Amino acid sequence: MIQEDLERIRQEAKKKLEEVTTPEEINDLRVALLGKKGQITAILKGMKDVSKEDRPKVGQMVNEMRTEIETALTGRQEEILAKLQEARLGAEEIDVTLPAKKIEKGHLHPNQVALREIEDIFIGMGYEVVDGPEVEKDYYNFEALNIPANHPAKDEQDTFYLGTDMLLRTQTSGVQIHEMERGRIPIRMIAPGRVYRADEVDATHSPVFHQVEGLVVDKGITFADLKGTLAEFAKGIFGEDTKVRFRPHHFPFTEPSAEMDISCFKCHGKGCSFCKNEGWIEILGCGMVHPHVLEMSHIDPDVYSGFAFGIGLERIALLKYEIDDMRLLYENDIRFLKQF
Ligand code: 2NM
Repeated sequence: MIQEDLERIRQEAKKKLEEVTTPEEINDLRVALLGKKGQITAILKGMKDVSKEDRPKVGQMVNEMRTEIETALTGRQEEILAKLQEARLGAEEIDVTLPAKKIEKGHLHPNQVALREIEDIFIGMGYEVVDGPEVEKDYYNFEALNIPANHPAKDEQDTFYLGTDMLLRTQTSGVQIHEMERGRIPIRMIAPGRVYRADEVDATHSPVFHQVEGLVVDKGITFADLKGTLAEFAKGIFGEDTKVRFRPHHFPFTEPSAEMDISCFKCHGKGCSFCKNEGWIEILGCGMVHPHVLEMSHIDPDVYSGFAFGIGLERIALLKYEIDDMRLLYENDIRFLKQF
């Protein structure tokens, strides 16, 4: 009777073992056979009805059967796990011979390329690159530059005020004033940086742009030094055959003042659409530092003199790369920026 039951269980277990394919199913089968309410357990419980003399023999049979089933279950489980593992490894296979994903390399913004070139030229002439605050006192942005309250230049350089005395700098000249106040002469410096103006955005204006201002103060500095220095700068940026010319101008902080043009690098001065038939392109403002500006920063204008200049960084970048709209520099369209 028990023998028949055992044989039936063995046959059923054998069949089911072949059917199971997952660790969960194997576990269910293990419970169904060997669990508390399992078939083998039920048979063990039925042992009490077996006669005393048959009990050892039947007991041995049941135990052997249990061991056999346990071994079969474990064997099948290992088989299933191995198959799963193999499938997973297959799915995760990496073809190391495939070409690598291209690493997108960043690059410098055209403004930054232009700035580095400018810095290299002036560093080569012994200049220091000096940094300063973008939030400035009215004094350093205007007053110390000979632009007193109610001066019309203050209207042209309208800016963003933070309270009554603090503002966003309209030029980096404040950095030069701070340097003059330190009183370490000679001074040979450039002050690159972000500046602000209350201007509407168009092809040539932006409320935030960048300047590189320069300042030299020493004994015996003349307009000839200014011309030689800025001609050298122009050649460095626009090519060795670049010519310069100076047109009289007015700035409150320099006297005399001038604007510098370069010969058009497209037509070499003949006149073309790029230079609007002028043959010349305006590039920067400059002049001899006004004696009153030196005086206000505690430098004796009877002993020292100096020249200064202001370059619009965007203007240089636009010209260099022949970009016709300043807004393109700020829109951060990677398709545009990629080209430089
Ligand atoms: C310009 C043009 C001419 C300038 C003057 C000074 C300072 F601090 F020395 F007075 N810094 N920068 C200057 C001179 C700036 O920008 C068009």
